Amino acid sequence: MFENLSDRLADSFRKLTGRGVLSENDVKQALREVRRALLEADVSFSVARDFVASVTSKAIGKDILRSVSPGQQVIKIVHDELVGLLGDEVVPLELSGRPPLVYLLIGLQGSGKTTTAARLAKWLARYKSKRVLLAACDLQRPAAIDQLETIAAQAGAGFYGRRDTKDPVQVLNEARKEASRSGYDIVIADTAGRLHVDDDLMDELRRTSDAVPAAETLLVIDGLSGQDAVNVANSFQEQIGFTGGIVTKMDGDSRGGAALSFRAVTGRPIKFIGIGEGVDGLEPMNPSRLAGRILGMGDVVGLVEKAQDSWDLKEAEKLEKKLVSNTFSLEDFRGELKRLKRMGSLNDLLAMLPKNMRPAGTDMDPSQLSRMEAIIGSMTMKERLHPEQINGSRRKRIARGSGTRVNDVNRLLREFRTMRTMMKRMKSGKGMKLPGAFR
Ligand SMILES: Nc1nc2c(ncn2[C@@H]2O[C@H](COP(=O)(O)OP(=O)(O)OP(=O)(O)O)[C@@H](O)[C@H]2O)c(=O)[nH]1
Ligand SMILES: [Mg+2]
Repeated sequence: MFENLSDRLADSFRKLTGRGVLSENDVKQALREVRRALLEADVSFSVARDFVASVTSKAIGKDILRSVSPGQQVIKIVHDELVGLLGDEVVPLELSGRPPLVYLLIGLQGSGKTTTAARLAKWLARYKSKRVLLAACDLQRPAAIDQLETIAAQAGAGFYGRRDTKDPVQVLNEARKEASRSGYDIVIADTAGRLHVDDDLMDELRRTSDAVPAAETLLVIDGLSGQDAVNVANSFQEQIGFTGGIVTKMDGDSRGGAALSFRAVTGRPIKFIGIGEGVDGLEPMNPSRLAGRILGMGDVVGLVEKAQDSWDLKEAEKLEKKLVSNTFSLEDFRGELKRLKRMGSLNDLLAMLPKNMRPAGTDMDPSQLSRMEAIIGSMTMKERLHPEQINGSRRKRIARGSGTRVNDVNRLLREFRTMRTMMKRMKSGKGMKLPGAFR
């Protein structure tokens, strides 16, 4: 997500930081590069221009250029401006009102409406304890109904569809009745898309949104289509109106332009970002966290939230006691490796760390964790508790048992010893630095 933009911005900032004094010209030049980076990310022209103008006026003229670390201050201004561009604050979904609430998903063909309907249902169930019914209001293609039914089952959501009518308003009204009867909190209507904004589509959507009052009308846009998507959004805004946007396909090749321009162009917030192929790929939009990620400052809060799912505070305390009392054994080490692996794909987690804190890739290779686990797994319990007893022939046996080389066993024992030594040092207050995979 935003990889290219991140790299380009980091390049332009490199010239600003680490210097005591900055001239007006230095800043202007760096901001010209920022503007170019935004345009390359397919941010709309007027948005990029206004963005840079606003940063320039804040960075120049005040006392910033003569301050202690002017480069950092300019980056801070860019950061705050980026947060503003993305919408300043998190705008939650409308959840109040008499159930069942109706959410209408609208957007062009292939933008991701059907996928998003299922993702939203799953998200609402998991984080808001809501029961959701998905209503098949795309009656243009018969296959659309089947697609929604399948994906609703994957998301654990209810489904309502009819194969004997062409009237989306009828289906939505019946879905609402069904929802009331069966105690659903929210009905999400998956509507039909078109290749282009055309009168037929707009008429059908207008008829649907006029007939059924929606708590949210969410425009789903394809993050790969850059600023084009935002122009399309304008037509939807003029003709139907919507309460927020969901930008999909922010994984892979998305340059980010659509997500960055959406709010400024339409005046409506992005509420979620869609990533990947599965029904779990939905993240609430959080402007300051996303800005942090774009600027390579990391999404530390996101990281902590992810880690909390697999990290147990009591375990951590127990571990700390063991470390300090120097009874931390290879058996404990193995437990830690297991926990690390449970946290999910390490690379995903690492992407949330600030750039300069990310360790060299090889150190966090997930296969390395598995290898370390296998090595410890081939030791006897006695060896795990007393690693100093592991001599040459034992090392050979352990390597054979774990399908590794003696070198790998040596390396693991070395890292473990280093770690223990550091723990001793930590105990005596001399500070610490974690080795290898734990860095
Ligand atoms: N990589 C990626 N693919 C996605 C994402 N969201 C949807 N897709 C894919 O995009 C394609 C279209 O998604 P749909 O959900 O069917 O889009 P739609 O808006 O319902 O399309 P129509 O019903 O034809 O208007 C599918 O192949 C999805 O798997 C995403 O966040 N990332
Ligand atoms: Mg669809």
